[in-house]
Amino acid sequence: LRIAANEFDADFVLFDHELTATQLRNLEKQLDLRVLDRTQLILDIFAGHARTREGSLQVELAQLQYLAPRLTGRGVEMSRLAGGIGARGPGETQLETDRRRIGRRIAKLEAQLESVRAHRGRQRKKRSAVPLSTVALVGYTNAGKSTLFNALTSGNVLADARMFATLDPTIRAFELPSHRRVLVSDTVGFISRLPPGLVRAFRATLEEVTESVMCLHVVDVSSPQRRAHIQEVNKVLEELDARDKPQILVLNKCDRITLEEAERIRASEFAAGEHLDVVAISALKNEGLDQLLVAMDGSLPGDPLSTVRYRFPHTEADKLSFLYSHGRITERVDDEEGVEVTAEAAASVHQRLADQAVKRAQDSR
Ligand SMILES: Nc1nc2c(ncn2[C@@H]2O[C@H](COP(=O)(O)OP(=O)(O)OP(=O)(O)O)[C@@H](O)[C@H]2O)c(=O)[nH]1
Ligand SMILES: [Mg+2]
Repeated sequence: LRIAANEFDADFVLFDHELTATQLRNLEKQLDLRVLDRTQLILDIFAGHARTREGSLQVELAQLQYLAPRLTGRGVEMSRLAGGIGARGPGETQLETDRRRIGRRIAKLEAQLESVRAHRGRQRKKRSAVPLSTVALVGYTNAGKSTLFNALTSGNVLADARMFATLDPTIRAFELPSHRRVLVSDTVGFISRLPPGLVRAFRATLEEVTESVMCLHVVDVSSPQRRAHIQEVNKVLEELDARDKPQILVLNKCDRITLEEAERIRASEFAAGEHLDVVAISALKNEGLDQLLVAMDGSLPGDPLSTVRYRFPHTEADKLSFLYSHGRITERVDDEEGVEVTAEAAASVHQRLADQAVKRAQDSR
């Protein structure tokens, strides 16, 4: 292992399972490199994804609880532990002090968690006062959620959404073809074999899912474990009480398979009936995103879309421009007296233009 680490000029060695304190210590001593195990890595990822105060407290608590017994006093980077505990532990003499500090920090975190939970109802109410619905990107790790998040929001980021981006890089607002605005939220990837102690920390990072109105379930279509991953994700969604939300299955990485194969999988997933809609895309190549946006528009609950035909005399030009900015015009005919258009828009938009309606064409869905 040392030879291999040397050969690759490794910065650290990562084990794909849990290590005991003794194993960790012995390995670090023998390899003279930082050693990480699976749980530590997962915790690091959670730490990067925790958004709410409760989420970060829960993750930090899990980190400390896991790391405390594994402190060796040598090569342990105390700065990695949040809360400004200090720089690198200088040696064995420091060990006991470190342990005591961590013990105090754990007790403090537990107390804080308690009080944060008490205020949670109020926080939630405040968040729901933000007039934008949240669409959560969920999926097994490595499915391409972050890539899709960037593809959906790049070049489509609203000016007033920058506030969200600075507050939290994993949430951004953007506009659907109907001009309705939604927040889209990237989430931490789902992982199987999650160590039992981490389940709570994991859930805490997924509050956004619980509060979303819809989920985009991203799956790597080219993975042989595709089916197992879909089921695993749906199982967690069920545990989060989020399985009843409208869900679009997004078959990502279609560039890795043939068109026929993509169509076959799409048809079979659609037939399975587990998801409201199934869309095939490549987030990397920017393919299929238009269809995905239309599917999102059609599945977004509340203020449903429908198609209406309107007639605007020239005197009502401002109403026509209102429709252009709040709906999707699918047909337009100009004549001497005015304009006739067919538009897909939210019910609330149609309501404001009711006087101009010629006939209600059809419900979109
Ligand atoms: N070929 C191909 N690769 C893709 C596509 N989308 C994402 N990837 C690649 O898949 C890998 C994982 O993508 P991410 O977007 O980080 O996946 P994720 O779901 O956010 O992963 P976690 O955050 O770890 O759960 C990256 O190497 C991407 O470049 C795609 O459409 N086609
Ligand atoms: Mg990601």
